[in-house]
Amino acid sequence: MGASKSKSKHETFHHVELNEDIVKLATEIFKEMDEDGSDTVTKIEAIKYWATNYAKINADEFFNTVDLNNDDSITFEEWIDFWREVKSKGHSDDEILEEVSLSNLSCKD
Ligand SMILES: [Ca+2]
Repeated sequence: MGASKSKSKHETFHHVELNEDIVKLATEIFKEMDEDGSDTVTKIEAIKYWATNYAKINADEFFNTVDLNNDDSITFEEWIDFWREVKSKGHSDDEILEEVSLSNLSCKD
């Protein structure tokens, strides 16, 4: 310790408990994004999905936020960690769920 100069911005939020409805919904969204079922969402898959379903967000910027280790793919762990982080910033379960549901529903057509 001490020698490493590259201080990762990656912080884990495993201590944050997510409501099981959120986990369920986040899991569904992850599966939808993961088109080839590889258990990781590539940048191409993610941006394609978000550009279609989340018109309001900057897909590229959002991807970089969720891709904590910057390897151009999102694992389920990173995805869930992202939601934990959102919660740790003071959003309630209901707020998050509403946000995720709305985004999810808006693509059903
Ligand atoms: Ca990653």
